[in-house]
Amino acid sequence: MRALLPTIRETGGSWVGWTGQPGGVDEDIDLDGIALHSLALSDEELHRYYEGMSNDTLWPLYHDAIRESAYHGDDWDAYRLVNQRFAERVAEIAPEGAAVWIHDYHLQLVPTALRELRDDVRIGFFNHIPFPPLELFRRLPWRAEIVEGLLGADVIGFQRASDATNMIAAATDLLEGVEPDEPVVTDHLVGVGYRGHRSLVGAFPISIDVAEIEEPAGGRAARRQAIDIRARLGSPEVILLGVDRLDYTKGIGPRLRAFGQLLDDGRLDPERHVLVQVATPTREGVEHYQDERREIEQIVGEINGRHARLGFPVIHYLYRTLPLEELIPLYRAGDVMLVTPYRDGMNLVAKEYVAANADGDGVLVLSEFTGAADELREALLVNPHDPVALQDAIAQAVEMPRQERGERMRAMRATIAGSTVTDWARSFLAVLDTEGPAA
Ligand code: GDG
Repeated sequence: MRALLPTIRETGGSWVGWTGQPGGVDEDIDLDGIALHSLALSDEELHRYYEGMSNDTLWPLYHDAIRESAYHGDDWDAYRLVNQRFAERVAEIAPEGAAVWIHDYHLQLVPTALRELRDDVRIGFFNHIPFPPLELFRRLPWRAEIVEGLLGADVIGFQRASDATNMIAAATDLLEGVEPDEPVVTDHLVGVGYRGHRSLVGAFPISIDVAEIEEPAGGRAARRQAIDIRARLGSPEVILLGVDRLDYTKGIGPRLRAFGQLLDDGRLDPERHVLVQVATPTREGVEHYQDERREIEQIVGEINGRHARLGFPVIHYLYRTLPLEELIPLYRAGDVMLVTPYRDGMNLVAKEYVAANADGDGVLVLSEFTGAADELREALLVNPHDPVALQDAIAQAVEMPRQERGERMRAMRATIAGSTVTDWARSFLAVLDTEGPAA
């Protein structure tokens, strides 16, 4: 959420958030001219609220339940308590009539908790991840409390219209007296009334700071670094690239297997085609993530075992977070970008790759199950659950004629150039400005 800092600075706003480290005390500090009000979480709270309820219950459930969620009452209690503390911290510091913008699934109870403490503020909520269909959401033992928590907001934003539709369906089904305006399904905003308060619910697809990527990527230094990367990889004809948090939602396994199968079948050639996979460490305390890491590393080992030559692996696997200065030349060097999540709210990597493609020559293979697929229609859209379709999409990307590559990339670059993350924040805050008690 670094990308939001300019908007906060511009509006003279404050930031309330967790310190990022266990323990400590609540503090008020200055972060590059922004007032940062930190909230301390104990080891136990981190374990139950963050690793447990947020990342072992809600995260898998909200991503099509592709891993089993854990449902523990103690984790839910911690979630409620921490959400209440966030609401109290905001209530303490928010000026009269302020606009408060709450982010993501960790804080779904804050809107209503805050409304109960401060009825003068305007409350916005944005979910960065999908909102699941009712049939999945109903599994959650605390499903009614969650939608009730959200409905305290004046504006509730999602990445895609279908997420908004799912949330409205859940609220209508699970709570007595929820009344969506008719028609329920529109392409932008729907009013939902509950207990005398009306929320506007709709899609606000997030974007990236295009200039932050595009400018350095278009420069000579990045170009030189991209040439150097290719040489260090053994000067392959085609560099395939994956950049993801090492998360089981990202579909890293099926992508690597498809690459391996293409090598096995002789449709790709280890001397001409190499894959670089950057896998950023994430949520290492959660068991599903430890399992996922073991699985990915085993697949990498198996494929390299079969196809590497001395000094030349076919998969270059980096389990670390690269500085942005290294990531940008890698985007530039990648001829084929593989973004194959089973489910993803948006996926910024897809948009960053397009922004970095200064010469307009790269190919994006993109899962249909990402929010980005709603916008980047000229990518090679693929179903990551279908191994044959994945193999065919990768082969098609590798073989795509230059002219077609250029046409598709130009169209995608025009799409992302039209809206940056600042426009996104402004459009959300503009709706919030016209809603709520202070309007
Ligand atoms: C959530 C939603 C939604 C990754 N590796 C490195 C690195 N990254 C950066 C990328 C990109 C970001 O992390 C990842 O963003 P994504 O959108 O791909 O995915 P999530 O982390 O799951 O984000 C997602 C997003 O929120 C925003 O609303 O799009 O759907 O799940 O910016 O560049 N950055 C650096 N080194 C790395 O190694 N510097």
